[in-house]
Amino acid sequence: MKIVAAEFLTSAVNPGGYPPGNLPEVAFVGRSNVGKSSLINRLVNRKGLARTSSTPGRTQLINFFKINDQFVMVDLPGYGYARVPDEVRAKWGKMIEGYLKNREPLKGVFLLLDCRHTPTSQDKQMYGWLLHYRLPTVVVATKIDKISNNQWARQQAVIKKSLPLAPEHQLIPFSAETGRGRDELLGVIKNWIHNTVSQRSVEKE
Ligand SMILES: Nc1nc2c(ncn2[C@@H]2O[C@H](COP(=O)(O)OP(=O)(O)OP(=O)(O)O)[C@@H](O)[C@H]2O)c(=O)[nH]1
Ligand SMILES: [Mg+2]
Repeated sequence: MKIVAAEFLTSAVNPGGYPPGNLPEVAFVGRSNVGKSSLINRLVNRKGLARTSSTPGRTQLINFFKINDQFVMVDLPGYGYARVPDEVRAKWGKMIEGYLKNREPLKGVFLLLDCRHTPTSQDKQMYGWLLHYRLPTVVVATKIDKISNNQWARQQAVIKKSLPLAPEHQLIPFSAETGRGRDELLGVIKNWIHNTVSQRSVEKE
């Protein structure tokens, strides 16, 4: 897939703020600072599209980016950031779950994990949650430029065992620095957005 246009659409905290229309959406979730916004920028090859920061907690709203007038990338706030008050953290959790659970145009979710770390209890919880709701999911190991191939071989086994990764799910190494993994992720997105048979049923409460 070739990306020819990318534009910021809107930010939202709740469903009332989500963009109208029914373009398919793909979302990016993961801990604060794992590299969600950097990954989006690398996918579209535009450094400043999504705001990034070396301080965790940069993305505090749900940000929507329209790609090629064809689909929408959704940058979610990171979880697991200790240095915010409990009530703010609870609000972020609700914001993320509210989006993932009820958003009809959502076609698939990338769960980002730092390739160097063992998944945290919140990573495992999020992964279990995605499985439970049967959301098409791909796990991405970010910042792969920071470790050697040997280290990755070992770390890959740690991540698979610890989640534990379901057989139907891929684990793709990615680097926003070098672009490794970019083509694979774009291939996944292409499949998701062209899949007309909806793989999920949105629960209505
Ligand atoms: N070396 C390297 N650094 C990366 C990579 N991806 C992200 N980073 C760095 O990691 C830090 C966090 O990146 P962000 O993209 O802002 O992370 P985020 O997940 O969007 O963070 P929040 O918005 O706080 O949830 C920044 O300093 C990035 O430069 C990567 O692939 N390689
Ligand atoms: Mg961010």
